[in-house]
Amino acid sequence: MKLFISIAVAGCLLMLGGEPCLAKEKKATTLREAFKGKFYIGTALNRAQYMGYDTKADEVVKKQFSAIVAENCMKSENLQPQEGKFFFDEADKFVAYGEKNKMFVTGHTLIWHSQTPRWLFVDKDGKEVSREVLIERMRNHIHTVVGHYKGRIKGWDVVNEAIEDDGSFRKSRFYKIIGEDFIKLAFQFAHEADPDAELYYNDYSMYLPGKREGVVRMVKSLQAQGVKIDGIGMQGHVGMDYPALEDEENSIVAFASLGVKVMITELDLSALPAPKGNRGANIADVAAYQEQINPYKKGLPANVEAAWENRYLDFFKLFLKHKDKITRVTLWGVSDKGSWKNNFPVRGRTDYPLLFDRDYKAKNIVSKLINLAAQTKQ
Ligand code: 9MR
Repeated sequence: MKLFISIAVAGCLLMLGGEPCLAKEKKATTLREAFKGKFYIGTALNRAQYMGYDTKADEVVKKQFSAIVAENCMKSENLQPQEGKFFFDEADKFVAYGEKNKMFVTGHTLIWHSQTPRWLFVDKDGKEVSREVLIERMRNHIHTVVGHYKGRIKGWDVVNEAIEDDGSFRKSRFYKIIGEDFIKLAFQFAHEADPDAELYYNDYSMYLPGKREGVVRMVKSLQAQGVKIDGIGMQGHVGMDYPALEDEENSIVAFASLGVKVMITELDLSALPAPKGNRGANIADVAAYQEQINPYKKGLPANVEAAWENRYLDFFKLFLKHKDKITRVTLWGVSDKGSWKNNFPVRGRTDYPLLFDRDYKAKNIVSKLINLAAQTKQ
């Protein structure tokens, strides 16, 4: 017995380079553990995932992620498909999933030009509604939805994608009918419904200097009017050759200097060539399928995968460098199988943008990210 114990202790000393075994901190083996104390590491969930039908996904999500956001079930067309008729069943399941697993739950999204219900902008005769009516509809939607989850949803993407790449306001129907005040009103209504919830502005291509300036201008104006805004979400649908990391960093720094939290909210790194000119996430910008822009139908060649891993690592190095500003990094999905990137900006391609493969197996990048986080001091 004595001999066995001494052998065990000797082996232990050897393995840990002389440090006593028990004094050594437990090594992180999951993303959730590795990024603890740095920022939340999150994922968007689709229906099969939060409903628990997809058992493989369920295992990965619970183990690896500390935050979730709904990929689609909280968009206005789903929550209020008919005026005054709210359907919370699905979103309730999503929120309960997050609570059960002690995750930070983000609501996405209250006011967005896309995935809106048909009735929202028109009256019963199909005529465009007045400014007053649309404001009232916004108020009712936001009050009802945010009120329903009061105290449970900790952060809301209040307004999504209201600024164009050049910094001007997107000429959405909200903008055309109400004017730029629709943004301020959305934040005010959300704050009235849950004074403790964090409120965010969320957008894509936030690295572009024009967009950065437009968002900074808009947030400063909200702040000057005394409107509560707690964070800015940089979506992060990135590619192998865009954005330049320097541009991404400049935006992180510019947004943080407004005194708000910065979040990377919809991260995925496409491994495929982007059709010329298409680097955003505006869902209307689709391009035609061509065989040569779908080159990896049977898997990524090793050199492409290596470059893809390095690029992911570069992004995470940047995020860790700014962990005093960044509170959450959320991937836009769990596995490549369910990623929207297989159909955007070109339908029917085979893309590899996420951390888990089509069978929910962790890609090599997962352990590399865990090691990277472990090497970064708190
Ligand atoms: O990933 C979402 C996809 O399943 C939907 O079909 C699409 C519809 O507009 O929305 C996707 O999510 C978007 C997100 O809500 C806002 N930023 C861009 C995302 C990708 O389009």
